Amino acid sequence: MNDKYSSSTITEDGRLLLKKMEREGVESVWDRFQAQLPNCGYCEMGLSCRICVMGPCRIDPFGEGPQRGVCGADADIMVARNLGRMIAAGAASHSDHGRDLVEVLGKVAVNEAPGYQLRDVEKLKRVAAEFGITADGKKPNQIAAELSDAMAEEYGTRKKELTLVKRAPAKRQEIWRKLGVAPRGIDRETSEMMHRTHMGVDNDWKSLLLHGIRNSLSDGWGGSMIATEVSDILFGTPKPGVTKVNAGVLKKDQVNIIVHGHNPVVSEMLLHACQDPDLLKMAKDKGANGINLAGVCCTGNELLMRAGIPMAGNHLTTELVLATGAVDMMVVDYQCIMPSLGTVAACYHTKMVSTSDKARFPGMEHQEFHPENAAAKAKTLVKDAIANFDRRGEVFIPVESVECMGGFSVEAIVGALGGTPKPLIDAIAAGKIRGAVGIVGCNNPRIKQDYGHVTLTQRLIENDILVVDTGCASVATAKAGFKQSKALEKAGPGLKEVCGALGVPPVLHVGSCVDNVRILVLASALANALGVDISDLPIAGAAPEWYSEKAATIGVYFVASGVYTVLGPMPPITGSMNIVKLLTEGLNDAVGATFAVEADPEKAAVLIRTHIEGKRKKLGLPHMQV
Ligand code: SF4
Ligand code: MSK
Repeated sequence: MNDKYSSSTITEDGRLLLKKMEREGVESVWDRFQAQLPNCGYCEMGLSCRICVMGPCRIDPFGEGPQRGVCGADADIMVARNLGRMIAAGAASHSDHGRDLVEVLGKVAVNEAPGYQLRDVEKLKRVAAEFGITADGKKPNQIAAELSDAMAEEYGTRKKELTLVKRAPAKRQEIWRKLGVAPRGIDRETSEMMHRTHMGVDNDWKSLLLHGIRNSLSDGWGGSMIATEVSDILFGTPKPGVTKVNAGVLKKDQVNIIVHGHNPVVSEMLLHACQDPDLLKMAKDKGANGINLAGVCCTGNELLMRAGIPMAGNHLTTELVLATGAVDMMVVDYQCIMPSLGTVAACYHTKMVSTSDKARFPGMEHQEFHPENAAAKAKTLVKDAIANFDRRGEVFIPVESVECMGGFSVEAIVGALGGTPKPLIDAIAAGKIRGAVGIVGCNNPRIKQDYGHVTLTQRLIENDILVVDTGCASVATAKAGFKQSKALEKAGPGLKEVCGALGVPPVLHVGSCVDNVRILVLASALANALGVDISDLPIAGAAPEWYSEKAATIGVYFVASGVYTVLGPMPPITGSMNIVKLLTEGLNDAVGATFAVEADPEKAAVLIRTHIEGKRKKLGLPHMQV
């Protein structure tokens, strides 16, 4: 098939729903993408600036027009400032999400968050100990109160370094200290980036980029890490479980509610409400055979990981699922929620509800959730969704759902290995597993939906490389069937043998986009067990279809943590060859890892395999020519 639908997405549900939207005259993200072409070349290269109102300014990359902005900023300064602000926005988003969870933890501690509980008290104690909080004789609530306070302080701390930096291997911490990039307060680094990039502050592109590294680390080893740890404490540390993915998870005969966004605080309460016997009876009285809660994007991933809730799709599926006509309500929190969704929903019967005080959208009813009222509010929303069930028009659920295994927290992975990372290290040393790659990030209409994730994953696992994935990448590979035992047939013989013996698929779902920190923790555990740094390991990262500022920040903290990372889409930096060279070569001397940019996942796979074999050689392990 070679029509416009198959050039937009590799998924069958996507193609069929996109076709339906077009037939019905409903505009999609792909239509709007086409309408924007050709993109502004200055912006694509990072050579436009609107930081102040002496501008906006732009620099001519061909050397014929202006070479400086009104203030005198050259191409290097302009690109570095733009990139710095991108990193700051990404760090702010993930870390503010972490702060919201810390506040819920504090409310739970003083019994002001009815319905929420401390689900993993052992983890609460473990994490509290890292913050210097002893558990002796204290009730869990008291520990939670102290931990919530200690974590809140990390945001504006007066300490020298963030607490969780200590989780990194000692050699890595030393590198950061020597470079002067060990992160201090979480908010401080983001705030300082905004300060440095104001006109007339930091006008040394190298110094700006160094602070970009520190800013990204304040997220990866700070705000995002706090988000993941507190989510585990409040909602349970994920354990492997089986569920279903793609638009086929929607049920024709049930009330369908979809949760979208990133923060599990609202969706957790909706999950409880969907199991409420009175509400189930109400649904039955309306003629529905139950209430089906499903997710999209990372709120979906949070529920999939912990409760096995089915997943309807990833970023570019969020408009498409509405076109099924089967979604009675979509409840959103924040991040990655396209402002178009209310308009699309208005073409069907879907009721759209926003829930966060900091995220409102056109065409959505706003029902603000706070820890104090969340349980009651969730019930009201479920009632509203039930009431919407008989307003449905035509329902089109295009495909059967696909089975997928999720729930691979670091604790679950180490548990599956028998309580120690040693079996994984032995398998890597013996060459049965050549290495491991974290595939992360979004969908982006610049790339055929899921093509980058799925192609790269296939090429890696068939070459005995274990894949761990998060965010929308993890949904892409789940839809393609990589997260079931049958997928071992697609893996190379060594990976097949090891994963087969452990009863896990060759591609492990480690969570949402804040959960990329689980990859850092796992890499640290492997490095510490071997007595080396993260940059010595035969591992890599990839973001084949990234679009968001958060993904840019993740990429920078991966590289700064020593993980070679291959990006699909090019970031807006090509206006400065100095910066391109620093990010793709120079960083090796500073942090032992670099970025590469390769839009073709076949070629990206070769880059990654070459890198992994190079690291194996340096470690004295059997290696091969790629
Ligand atoms: Fe122009 Fe400088 Fe103002 Fe940017 S900061 S808009 S380059 S004058
Ligand atoms: S939801 S940041 S599109 S992964 Fe986390 Fe997906 Fe990327 Fe959003």
